[in-house]
Amino acid sequence: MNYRRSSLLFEDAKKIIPGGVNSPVRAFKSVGGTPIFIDRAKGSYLYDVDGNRFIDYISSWGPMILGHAYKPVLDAVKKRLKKGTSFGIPTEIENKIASLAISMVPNIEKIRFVNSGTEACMSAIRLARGFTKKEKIIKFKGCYHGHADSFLIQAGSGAITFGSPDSPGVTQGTAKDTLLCDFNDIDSVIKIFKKNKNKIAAVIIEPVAGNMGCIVPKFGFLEGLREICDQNKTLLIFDEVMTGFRLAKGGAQERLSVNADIVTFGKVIGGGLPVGAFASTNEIMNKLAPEGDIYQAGTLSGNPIAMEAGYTILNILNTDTEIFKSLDEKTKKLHAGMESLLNKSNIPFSINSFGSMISLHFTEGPVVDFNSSSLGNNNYFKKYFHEMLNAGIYLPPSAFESYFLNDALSYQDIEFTLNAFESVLKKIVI
Ligand code: KE4
Repeated sequence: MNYRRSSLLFEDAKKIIPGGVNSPVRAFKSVGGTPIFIDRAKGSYLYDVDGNRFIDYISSWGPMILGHAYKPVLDAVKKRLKKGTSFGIPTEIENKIASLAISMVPNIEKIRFVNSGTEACMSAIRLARGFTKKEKIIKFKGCYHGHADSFLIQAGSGAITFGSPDSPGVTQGTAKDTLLCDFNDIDSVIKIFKKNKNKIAAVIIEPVAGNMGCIVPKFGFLEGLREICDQNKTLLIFDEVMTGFRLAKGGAQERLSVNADIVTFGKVIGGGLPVGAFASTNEIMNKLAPEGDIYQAGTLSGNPIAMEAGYTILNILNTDTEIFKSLDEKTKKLHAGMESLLNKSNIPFSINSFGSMISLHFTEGPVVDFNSSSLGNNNYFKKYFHEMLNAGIYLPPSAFESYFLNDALSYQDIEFTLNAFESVLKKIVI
């Protein structure tokens, strides 16, 4: 593969954009090398500026669930563009997507649209704190809820339950209110609640984690969180930015039959345009300004072009639920194919998948939390990533990410991927 023009563009980009990218994971820091620049995409294929074609397994980190340049979305956006792009005044399309989302997702009666998953999650935390009049929150090591200060917290060395900033610029004052537990470890949650009686406003979790690779909740774990939140009058927030409208039309709540108090969305809900959202019952959502006194706002929130794209996608997912079965089947095919090839090798591995999310870890496993996901052999991962890229397969450029399948992927694409995978495995261990 020739990446000449991408390399030139990346050199230019680094002079004018920090790290040459507008989001760090795109810079290939975790796998080394130079990121490719995309010219266009269609269906399951990406085409870079050097004319290379790649089968896409990140789908823009989730949004492109029906594939790229999906005609119904493009047509809806083109039609809407003629009416103008932004008004800062209510539009009917906001009503339409709001009522559609509410009809699809369990336990929500009102929804507020914002412009990113980060904004959705940070607003959900403020809402929970305002509603419960408590200040602390629990998050889980390895879960990512966007780059708001409250979330960029990792367990300090020794202070295993009190957070310490994971990024400069996050103050100790903020960090002290974020408590950390281990994914799939309900005892770590019980311990924290005992130490912080009546202080915890919310537990926020990715119900199926996708930011330490894909990690599936153990049987009873989410149910345990539901119970402990009820006992302590703490709100359970499902961060469904990844899982929402991907695992099922009702997301993880529907798929896993566990009810959250507040749900956040991003990615798919915007159909490829910048949209986030958070939703809950009338009782909780009515505390938000201008109805209530918990403030949250945004110039481009509910942007009609983005609403149009999101509404189009949600409509299709709402009416054609075969799509979720198709995505699941394709993911199972990829999982089984990779597993059988790896079983013939002497490479330590663990593959996690759920719905149309999947990740490969170069460690024996089981990979059930951040610590076990950190045991993966990153040298193997780097080689795997670049060999697959050179074979025309675009995977997430980090072992701490999930793949996101899109329904434009054909079984031929998956066969092609598995054939490439077979030859790549032979090169990894050398
Ligand atoms: P955004 O602000 O990036 O729209 O959403 C933040 C967010 C919130 N919650 C979950 C569960 C998420 O996965 C994300 C963002 N996901 C990453 C991928 N791991 C986006 C890719 C990126 O940061 O460039």
